[in-house]
Amino acid sequence: MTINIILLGPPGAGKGTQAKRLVDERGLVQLSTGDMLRAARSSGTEMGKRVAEVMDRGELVTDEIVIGLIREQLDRGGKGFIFDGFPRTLAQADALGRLLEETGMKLDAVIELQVDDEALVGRIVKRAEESRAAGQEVRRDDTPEVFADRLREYYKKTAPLLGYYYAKGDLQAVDGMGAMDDVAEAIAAKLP
Ligand code: B4P
Repeated sequence: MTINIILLGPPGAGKGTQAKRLVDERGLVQLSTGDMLRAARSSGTEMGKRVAEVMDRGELVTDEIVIGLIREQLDRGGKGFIFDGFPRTLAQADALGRLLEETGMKLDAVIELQVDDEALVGRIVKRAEESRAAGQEVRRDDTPEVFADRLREYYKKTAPLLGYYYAKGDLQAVDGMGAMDDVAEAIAAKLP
């Protein structure tokens, strides 16, 4: 059975965490625009440098770049896709709708991970501390200051997608405040 799902939610809600579990458990292909953009920044190309500046300010990268990155991946097929952190704007949502139609795919669910703002910032600070303790590179956008800007971008540009997908009958809200296993179980219960 093929399924295509979107994981939607504020920064730090656990989209990447839950996407990885769905890869392991259901063999879906994870398309994380955050990971793709971090790979672009590490590549040191002109595009990567522009992307890095935008991400470090806590802003969203342009729709054109992000949609292009997703378009390149849609032939990876298999058991279906998890769109992790994409779409993040109404323009991206429209573009995804067109891309799915062109490739004969359909969307099965849009999962909204609900986590309150205070918990989000706590997770981001913890992730930065853990990376530092492990001697790993700390994400430049994982500071309370940049996080505040990321959250503002979320409410301004991404939160309108909740109404967009609700109106289409695709939106499924999941409590993202619990332990990772509990969140995974709640997501599984919403999927076909
Ligand atoms: P992303 O990489 O998508 O990152 P995110 O929103 O910060 O995190 P996510 O929700 O995946 O949280 P995670 O599982 O890691 O975006 C980064 C940046 O890229 C954006 O700000 C933007 O600039 C750019 N970008 C990405 N997509 C874009 C697009 N479509 N358009 C334009 N720009 C785009 O979890 C966070 C932490 O919480 C982890 O440490 C994790 O271990 C912990 N955690 C997870 N679940 C937990 C739980 N249940 N309980 C406790 N801790 C938990």
